[in-house]
Amino acid sequence: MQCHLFSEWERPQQNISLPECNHILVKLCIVLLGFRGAGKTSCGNSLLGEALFSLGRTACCAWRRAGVAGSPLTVVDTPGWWKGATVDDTAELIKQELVCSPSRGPSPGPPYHHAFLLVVPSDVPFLEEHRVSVREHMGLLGLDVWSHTIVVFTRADRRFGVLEEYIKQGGAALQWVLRKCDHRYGVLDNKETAFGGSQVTELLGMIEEMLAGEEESGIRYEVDRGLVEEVEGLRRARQQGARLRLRKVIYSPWA
Ligand SMILES: Nc1nc2c(ncn2[C@@H]2O[C@H](COP(=O)(O)OP(=O)(O)O)[C@@H](O)[C@H]2O)c(=O)[nH]1
Ligand SMILES: [Mg+2]
Repeated sequence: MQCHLFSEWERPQQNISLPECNHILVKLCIVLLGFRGAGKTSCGNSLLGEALFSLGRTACCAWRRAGVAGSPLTVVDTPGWWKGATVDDTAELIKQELVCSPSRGPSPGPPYHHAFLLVVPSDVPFLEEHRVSVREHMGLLGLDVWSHTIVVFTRADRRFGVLEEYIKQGGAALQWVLRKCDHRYGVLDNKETAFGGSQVTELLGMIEEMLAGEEESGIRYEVDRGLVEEVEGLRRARQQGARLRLRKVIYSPWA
């Protein structure tokens, strides 16, 4: 699969006039995290109000922008890890994409505030092995990631009973995750909300609140530039190697 790498600052894909927007959302980059099939890509589309991300397996990070609530909103979709996988089980390429995900928005863009959405489906139990998996994979983004994360529950339409019941039943494993996120959580029914709606507005409000705290304290989520450059260097070397191998195959007299 081809990585969608953008090097230029792009205008939002919907018709939004940038100078009119001085909202915190303009400087916001939302990064979607979670295991495969959790609903990350669907959440991205629900947030942006349009099917801008294509569903299906995501091997590399991809970003999209659209006008939401009067502001251009940037969302980065990431490849997920296998449900319950440890970080050692996860392929190097996926880990590298996760490490680089906060810097995979449009560039050069505004100095971004980052908000991470940890997507958790609410129609299946959240077990201890899922907690360990989440802890290890989130750890790739540094300790500060937790203070910039909101848990987003999907698939509420496929669950009986209220969300609070699900959270209670999730027991210690889910409570641990929620505690790490200062009990910030929201819901996106990607089938029901399907683009926009009050759940999106609520979630954006929650993000704004989280970032307002950040403005007051002056503590932002900082991308580890050194680490990202190292990983991007490895990626470039790998691509170069692949190109050379391909050239050899094409021009080989035995091919
Ligand atoms: N019923 C229901 N299905 C959902 C919801 N969110 C995502 N899905 C479905 O779950 C599957 C995986 O979603 P996807 O967004 O590709 O997950 P990702 O692998 O985390 O990006 C797809 O078939 C989606 O249509 C939801 O809120 N409700
Ligand atoms: Mg996906």
